[in-house]
Amino acid sequence: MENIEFNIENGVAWIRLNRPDVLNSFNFTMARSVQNALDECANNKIVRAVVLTGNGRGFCAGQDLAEATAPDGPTIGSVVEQTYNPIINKIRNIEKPIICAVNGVAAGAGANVAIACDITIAATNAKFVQAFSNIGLIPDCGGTFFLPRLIGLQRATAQMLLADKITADDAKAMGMIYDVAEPDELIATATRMAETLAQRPTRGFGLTKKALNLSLQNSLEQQLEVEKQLQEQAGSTFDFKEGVTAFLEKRQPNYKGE
Ligand code: T3D
Repeated sequence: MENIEFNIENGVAWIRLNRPDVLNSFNFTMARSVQNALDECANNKIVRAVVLTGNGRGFCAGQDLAEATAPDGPTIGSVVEQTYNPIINKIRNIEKPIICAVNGVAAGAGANVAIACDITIAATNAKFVQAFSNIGLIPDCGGTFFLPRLIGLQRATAQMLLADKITADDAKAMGMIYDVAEPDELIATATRMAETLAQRPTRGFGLTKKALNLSLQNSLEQQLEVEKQLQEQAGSTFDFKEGVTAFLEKRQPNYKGE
């Protein structure tokens, strides 16, 4: 897991992007490490919530532009196919909640990885930049899918064409992210949120994510059918029985994530 730090504590897996000298921009190695870390989070039953953040003053400045322009490097299409698309698919499909704690600037792919996570919180001094148009590229990492759905077509288009630097407070006000925290409170806030989630019904969270993912394409009729099927599965989990029993016995539930 080169170029990242990965550890598990109190049921929470922490993925810290770790190329601070270049604002944690993605090279191939770091992208592969993030993919491997997400696979470990998916497969390890101890992990019941994930936090993605960055070391240093930036969260992630997108593609490492020095590597992207290396003479014998892969084509841009194959970089997107092999590095970014798998990361976004893994973030959306892992059946556990992923918090992104944006500790500083999030530009290009960095901005769009951040908003693809389930709950995005940012330090008040963080900025979001759809930087792609500054270098003649189009937004990737699912940005053209998620951003207009989060903030509407006009605002998404303007951000993508103008590459404005959006403050964390403005991002929260327009519904792009969930919350903000003072810079020295960000990690404590993410820890509290993630450790709370890690004590809650993980199987139900996985099924909720599945339903939300499907809602992005389904009609109401299709979605009602999805809810019926997934509720059937949620209703057969240990945690459903435990939640109801605890409620009736007037005690705190002891969820196992199963
Ligand atoms: O293969 C493909 O290309 C396809 C995939 C595309 C996905 C993408 O993400 S395309 C978009 C790529 N990202 C960018 O265009 C952002 C470039 N960076 C910036 O615009 C600015 O650095 C920021 C707005 C993010 C932050 O500005 P600032 O003033 O806070 O920091 P800085 O001084 O510009 O950067 C600090 C250092 O990081 C600096 O190095 P130095 O001078 O200290 O040695 C800078 O060169 C380096 N750095 C920042 N971003 C990147 C980078 N190095 C390589 N790649 C970067 N993306």
